[in-house]
Amino acid sequence: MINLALQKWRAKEPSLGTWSNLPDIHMAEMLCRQGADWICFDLQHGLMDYSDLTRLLPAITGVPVTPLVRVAANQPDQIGKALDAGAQGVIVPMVNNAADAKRAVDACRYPPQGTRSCGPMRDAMLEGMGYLATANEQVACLVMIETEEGLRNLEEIAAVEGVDGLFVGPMDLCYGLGIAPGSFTDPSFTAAIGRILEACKTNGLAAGIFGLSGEMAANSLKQGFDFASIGTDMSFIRAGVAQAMTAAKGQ
Ligand code: 3PY
Ligand code: MG
Repeated sequence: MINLALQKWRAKEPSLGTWSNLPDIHMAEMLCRQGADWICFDLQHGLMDYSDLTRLLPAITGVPVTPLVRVAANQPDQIGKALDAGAQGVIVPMVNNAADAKRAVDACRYPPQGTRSCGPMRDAMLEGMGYLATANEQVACLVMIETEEGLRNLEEIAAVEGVDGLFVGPMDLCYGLGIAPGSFTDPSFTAAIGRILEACKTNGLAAGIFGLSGEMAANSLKQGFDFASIGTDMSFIRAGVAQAMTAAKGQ
């Protein structure tokens, strides 16, 4: 398996992703066919579950877009099942300390580097058992920095071996800082982002952020992030419908 997004992150080339919250295979295809480097299927907040994931991942096979899954929680069984279904990386929410980060890494790596249980399903179907030889090197483990505790323990999280990148959840991070979600110009938020970018640089990690719009993603890349999402299927539909409705009403 070659993880195209991970290759870009390692080469320090910027990349853009898109975010899937709705369990529709055609939507997933559309999201992938507009130039995205990666797509994230969201099992934490998205309106989809594991059986949806098993239909969504095959729908984008052959499209040169790296499939990631945000798991609902930092649970080895959830991480293993997402990878077995064909995800090439996981985004793990609410990582608070080094022990949490190590738990996520362990779940992503086969022994001796980790404790992932051997049972590749779609991976083995697509690649045969050769998958096992490349998985530890090619599966991306991204841990989210989005809580007060995670921010406090940022440097120890970033130093955990096997973490490929930090991924900022900007809305929860605002809660963690005691400011209203969306207060992205608040000095405490910008200071936190500065620390996160620095921790990534120090430890050779990719720095990513959940972008709420294309503009936010572009600004994030300018700020020094390596990768950002540009919006979700729901946000794109909402914006498109609102725009058409406004035009139709002649406003
Ligand atoms: C956040 O902003 O907290 C996220 O996790 C994005 O979904
Ligand atoms: Mg969050």
